[in-house]
Amino acid sequence: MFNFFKSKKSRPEEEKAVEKEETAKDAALSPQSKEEIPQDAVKTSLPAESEPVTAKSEVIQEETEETRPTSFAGKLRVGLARTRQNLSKQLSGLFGGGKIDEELYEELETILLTADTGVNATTQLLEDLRQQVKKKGLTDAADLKTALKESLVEMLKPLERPLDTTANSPFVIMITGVNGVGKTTSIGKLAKYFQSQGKSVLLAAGDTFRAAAREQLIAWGERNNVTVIAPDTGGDKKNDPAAVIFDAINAAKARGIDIVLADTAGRLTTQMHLMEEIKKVKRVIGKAIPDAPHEVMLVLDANTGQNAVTQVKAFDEALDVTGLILTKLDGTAKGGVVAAICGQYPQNPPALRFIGVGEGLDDLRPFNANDFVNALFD
Ligand SMILES: Nc1nc2c(ncn2[C@@H]2O[C@H](COP(=O)(O)OP(=O)(O)O)[C@@H](O)[C@H]2O)c(=O)[nH]1
Ligand SMILES: [Mg+2]
Repeated sequence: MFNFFKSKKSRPEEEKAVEKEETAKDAALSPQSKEEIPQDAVKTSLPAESEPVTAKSEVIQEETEETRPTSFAGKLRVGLARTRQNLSKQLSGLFGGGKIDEELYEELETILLTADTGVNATTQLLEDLRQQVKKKGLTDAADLKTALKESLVEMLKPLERPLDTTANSPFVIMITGVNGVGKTTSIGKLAKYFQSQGKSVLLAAGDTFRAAAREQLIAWGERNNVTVIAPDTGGDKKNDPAAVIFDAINAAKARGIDIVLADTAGRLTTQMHLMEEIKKVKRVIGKAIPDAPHEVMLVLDANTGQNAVTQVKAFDEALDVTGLILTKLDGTAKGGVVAAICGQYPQNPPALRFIGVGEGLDDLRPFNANDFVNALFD
C-alpha cells in the first residue's frame, strides 16, 4: 500500500511507523476549526535534509544513481524499454528490407493491434502509411520504419497540450479515475513538478473512503513540505469528500496558494452512486470558485489497454474531463494505448497532460509526442 514511498524503503520500519502516527496527528485538521489553527499545524514541515539517512539507504542511493538515467529523455527510454523491445522484436523482421506488399501491411496491422493500439488508431495509421508510401514513392520495407514513426508523431501530436495553470489562482485540479491507477502517486509527483516551477501547492485529501489514502497524502506532504488539508473525523464516520475539497480550496484562497491538487477516491464507472458522488464533488468545487475545477484530470493505467479508452469515455460523460495522465507506461509492453486514445477521438482527442514512467518523483512529465515516439523505437 505504501509503495508510494518505495524510494525510502531502506529506512527502518519502526521509524516509518512512528512518523506515520505523528504525521496523522499533526496534520489532522477539522474543517470547522481550520481558520483558528496556526498555519504550522497544517503545514507539515520536515525538510528533506533532516531525514535520518542510514548507511543502508546510502548504498541503495549509490546503486540507483549509477544505474538510473537522470534526464527525462533517458528515463523515458528506460521506462518504455519493454514496449520498445516488444516492438523492435516484431518490427525488425518486417522492416528488415524487401518488398512493401499487402502481406506486410497485414502483419503490421497485427503487431499494432496486439500492442493495444486499437482498431481505429491502427486503421488510421495504416492509411497514413500507405499514403506516405505512395507520395514518397517508397518501395523498400526498410524505409517504412521512418514512415511509421512520422505517422505516429502526426497522430499523437494533438494529444500534446501541456497544462497551463497561469490563468487562475488558485488553479484547482481535480484528480479522478478508477482504483489503483496512480492518482495519489501522481499528485505527489505533480506537487513536486509544480514546486520546481516555483509555484505553491496545496493538497486536498479528498479520498475519504480509505483511511490509508489520507495517511498516504499526509505523509507525502510532510516529507515534501507541502500543505495537506486532511480533516480527521476521529471515528468510523467518513468525511464528505466534497466538503474536504471545498475547505481546502478556501484555505488555498486565504493563503494565496497557486495550485490545489484534489485527490478523490477511486471508483468504477459502473458504480452509479459513486459516479454521482464525483459529479457532486465537481459541483461543490464550483461553489468555492465559480469556474473551478480548472482542470478535471483523469488518471489512466497504461496496463489496462483498451479499457483505458472506455474509462475516458465514461468519466468524460460524467465530468467533462479536460486532461489525462497516463501512468505505468514502464510496466507494460504495450504502449499503443496512447494511440488508441487518439483513435477514439480522431477529431478532437483529449489533452494528454502527463505520462508516468516509474514510481520515482521525477517519473512524471508533460507528454511530448516526438520524445515518446523516439523512445518507442531503437
Ligand atoms: N511502475 C509504476 N508504478 C506506478 C506509477 N504510478 C503509480 N504507480 C504505482 O501504482 C500503485 C497505485 O498507486 P496509487 O497512487 O495509490 O493509486 P490510486 O489508487 O489511483 O491513488 C502504487 O504502487 C504506485 O507506486 C508509474 O508511473 N509506474
Ligand atoms: Mg489514491
